[in-house]
Amino acid sequence: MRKLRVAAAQMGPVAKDESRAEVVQRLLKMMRGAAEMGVDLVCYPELALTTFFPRWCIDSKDEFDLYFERELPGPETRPLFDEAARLKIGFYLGYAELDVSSGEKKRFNTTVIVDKAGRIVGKYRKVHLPGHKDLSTVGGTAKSGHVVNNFERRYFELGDLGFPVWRAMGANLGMCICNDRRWPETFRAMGLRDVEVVMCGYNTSAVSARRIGNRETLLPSHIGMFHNHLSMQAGAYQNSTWVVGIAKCGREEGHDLMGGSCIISPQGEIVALAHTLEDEVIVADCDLDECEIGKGGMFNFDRYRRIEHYRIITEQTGRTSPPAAG
Ligand code: CDT
Repeated sequence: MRKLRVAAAQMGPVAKDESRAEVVQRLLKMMRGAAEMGVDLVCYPELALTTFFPRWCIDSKDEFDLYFERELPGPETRPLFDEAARLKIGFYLGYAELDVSSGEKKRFNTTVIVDKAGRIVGKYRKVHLPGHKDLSTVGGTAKSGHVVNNFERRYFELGDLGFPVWRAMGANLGMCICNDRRWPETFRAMGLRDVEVVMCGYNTSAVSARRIGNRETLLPSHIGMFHNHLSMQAGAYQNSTWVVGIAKCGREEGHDLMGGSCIISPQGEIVALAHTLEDEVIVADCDLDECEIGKGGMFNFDRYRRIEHYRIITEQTGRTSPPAAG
């Protein structure tokens, strides 16, 4: 048995005026709790260091740049890296990245894997950016501050690093972020690289709406959580991998975010599930050898995957991925 003890460190709401130092203290508290339970790898949510600012359509770059990290670790986040090295625990963290390395400002919705020595070993930039660039494509109710607002396309560039898989902490580790989990290609891209643990932090509204034309109606309240788990459980099963889903949840700046953080086995079963809408650590012993049941059997890609037929289907339907629209 190749065991990796994994924790999902769910976060309750982060207020707009909560400082980075305060948030880092919350993350440290959960990291220490996880370390006491012998955890190897603790996973935090998407954009864990701030409130979920993409719910707002902010005009001023000076204002929204305050939510971004220019460096990681920076002065305020350094304690996380130092404590991870001291406790010999790895972590996965979501943050808003401001990259100025090319001479121009580029902004990404990013996650990193940090190993037990406190070193960044992998970086991922979100590919499936949901929502809108500005108010022009938003429906009527959303204009007046609807709960499901999302303006990620305003702030972030498309992730440009693909879906790599890293060998760290004795496992094949992969990352995705929130909306990525709804797309089977996300998990398959990593499944094809023999991923054994996929980490997915999210900020997802607890309210689901459906829009037909200009008319927007609310969906039954259970459906959002059903889709949350359905997507990750299917990704786990069809790619024979552990999946860790980590929520930022509760009532944040008047908006309700869903919880439901979970750890899912390669059989697609939830083996640990958060039961609050607050900071909460859940733990599971992930036997990486369990991935072999699917990888060497039902989902032995080399033996059973019908890639030639998928090419024919693409040709017949003419459907390829269009460039990202506004
Ligand atoms: N953060 C994030 O990706 N949220 C999306 C909801 C977007 S609603 C327009 C999600 O898939 O949960």
